[in-house]
Amino acid sequence: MAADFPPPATPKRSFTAEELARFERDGVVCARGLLDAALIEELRTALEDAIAKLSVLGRNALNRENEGFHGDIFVWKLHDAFRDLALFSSLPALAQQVLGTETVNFFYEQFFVKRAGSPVDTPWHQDIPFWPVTGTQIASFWIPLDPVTRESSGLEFARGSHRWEERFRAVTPGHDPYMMDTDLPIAPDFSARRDEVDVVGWDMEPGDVLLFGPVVCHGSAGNASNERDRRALAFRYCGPDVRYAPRHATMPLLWDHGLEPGDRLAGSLFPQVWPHVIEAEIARRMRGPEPPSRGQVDAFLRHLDETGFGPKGERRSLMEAAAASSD
Ligand SMILES: O=C(O)CCC(=O)C(=O)O
Repeated sequence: MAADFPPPATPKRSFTAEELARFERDGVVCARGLLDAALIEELRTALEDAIAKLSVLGRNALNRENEGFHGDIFVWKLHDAFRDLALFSSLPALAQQVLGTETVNFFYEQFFVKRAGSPVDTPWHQDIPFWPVTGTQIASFWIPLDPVTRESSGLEFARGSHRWEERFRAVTPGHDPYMMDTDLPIAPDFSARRDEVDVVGWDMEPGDVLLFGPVVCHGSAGNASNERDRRALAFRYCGPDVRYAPRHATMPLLWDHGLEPGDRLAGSLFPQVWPHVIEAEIARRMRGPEPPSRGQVDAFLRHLDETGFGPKGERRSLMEAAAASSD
């Protein structure tokens, strides 16, 4: 228990019973006006700071700057505003309401920024094949910071696909090969199959949130608006059935986490946030930004070599940047 740290903030409102029933039935629900304006403003400031100082992975792999796309993950390790939002905002309480578990851990967060006119789409995918985990108790909150329509890259879902048995290859906006499990088939473009699949999406305002689980299929087109950026963040939380399960092509974890296969996600990379934080898990991070671990970055680079990702120069710059930020 961490007496000196604030308890999770109380949400502006909770999910309604109807929203939770929809989430259960459809795999996704759009909750209107869930977050207050002050939180959205904090997220906007934090996001622009994070874009200006991307992590080694964001800078060298996830980002596609010249196509107006910015992406990064585990931003909270480097940026205090993200840390405080992940650990101490009202999101942990909302996650607990969704998961209904006694404890909730922070999984990670990710941003997807498509500047006005960015052609970068998010191919249809399920999230679970991206991740080195098993389990079902994962809640993702997709939080737009700009008004979003289908034209400006609103996220769309195949309603009910959280019940499908089939798993698809994880294809990222950057088509990053090191995350793709080629044993799995590529998901069809469901936006072109609206007569066969129930595709749903929403025009959204800042403050609205999409709640979805780890299996539902989703994707978004490029941002066809010439005026409006589409800045969105996903914060993901998990319950105790989520276990570490490393596989050969998943999202890299560049921080030491000390987990063995089968362990519950917990510790300094996946800290508990509900009912309270645990001092030993967050003490290091509360002292200041935590660069990725040299050993994990090196292992990741070896993996990039094996998968032949990117031109050599790109790999070298990743290595140099990693070395600089780990020292
Ligand atoms: O914002 C997007 O285009 C993609 C979001 C997404 O795939 C996710 O949060 O899981």
